[in-house]
Amino acid sequence: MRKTMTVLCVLCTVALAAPAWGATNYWQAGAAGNWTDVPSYWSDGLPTSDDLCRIENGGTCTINSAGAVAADFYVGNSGGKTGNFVINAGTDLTVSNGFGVWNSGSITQNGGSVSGIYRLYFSGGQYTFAGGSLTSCIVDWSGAVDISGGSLISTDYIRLKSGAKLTADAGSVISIAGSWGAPLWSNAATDAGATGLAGLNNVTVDYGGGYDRPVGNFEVAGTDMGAVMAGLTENFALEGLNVASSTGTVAIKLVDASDNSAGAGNEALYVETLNLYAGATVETNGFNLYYLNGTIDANATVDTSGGGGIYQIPEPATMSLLVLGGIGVLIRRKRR
Ligand SMILES: [Ca+2]
Repeated sequence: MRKTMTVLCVLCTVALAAPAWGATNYWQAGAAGNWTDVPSYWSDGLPTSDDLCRIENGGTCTINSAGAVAADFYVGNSGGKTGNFVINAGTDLTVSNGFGVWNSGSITQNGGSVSGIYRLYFSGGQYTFAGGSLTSCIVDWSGAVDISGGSLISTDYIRLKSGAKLTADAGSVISIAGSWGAPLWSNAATDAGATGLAGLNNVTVDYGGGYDRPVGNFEVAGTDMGAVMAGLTENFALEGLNVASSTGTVAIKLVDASDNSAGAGNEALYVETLNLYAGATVETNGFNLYYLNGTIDANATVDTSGGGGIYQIPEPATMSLLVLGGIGVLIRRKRR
């Protein structure tokens, strides 16, 4: 298990070193073309693994083969410029440093694999994610993302920022495999509605792995309304949160580093389905986590020593029964 951790750490730190970057290689096909069709579609020929690739001429590049490489790869990188990148099934791209979409650019991933990334930027424009896999150490998120399929995987942490927008189909999953430093899920966004992060209501954050790691900080961002259904609507609520470990200890600590929601008082984390598996630890750290359904394993640890707690929201059906039961009691009392 240590081997896995070491390898992933090396992958994260390799990109921190300052390698000798190659040329900035601009996509220059006007309308649309395939990555490998014509070398002159690129200003410096077919990209090599030390090239800084840019699509910002308004054109569309479609990746059409396996084995594509770049040092970093940005769509719409420079101010006001745009471009489009399409990733289809059966292809793969390995990027060793940064990858992402900026300004008014767009990336559409229908399948295939993009991996090796140190930092993934959703920094403007639109990333439409419909299939395949997208794997990065860090995910830096201040632009618009739509998830309708595929596997979005962070091997370190996710950082949601002001301007982050998400639409997602129900059942979407964001996996986080590790937290080498303190942050695991940071969130400085303030819009939990349709123009912001309402899509979180359809996303399960799957935090797991098979090895010990430092405790990861998990931002609470919702208004603390108590254990009520209303807390699950927008309010930065997640469709699911799984904290799991097959062999080691996986721990999260609730933190409130950003003021995400209006109103004074502590913020809270709402989750429709919460699964804390054996080996999982949640430190509530003064904050509340509310969930509707799920499982807290007997060998999971809920540490409320710093205050706060984990509370189950009564099911609407249960509430109705309680209300009906209460009415029944009232009727009986009146009859006496
Ligand atoms: Ca907060």
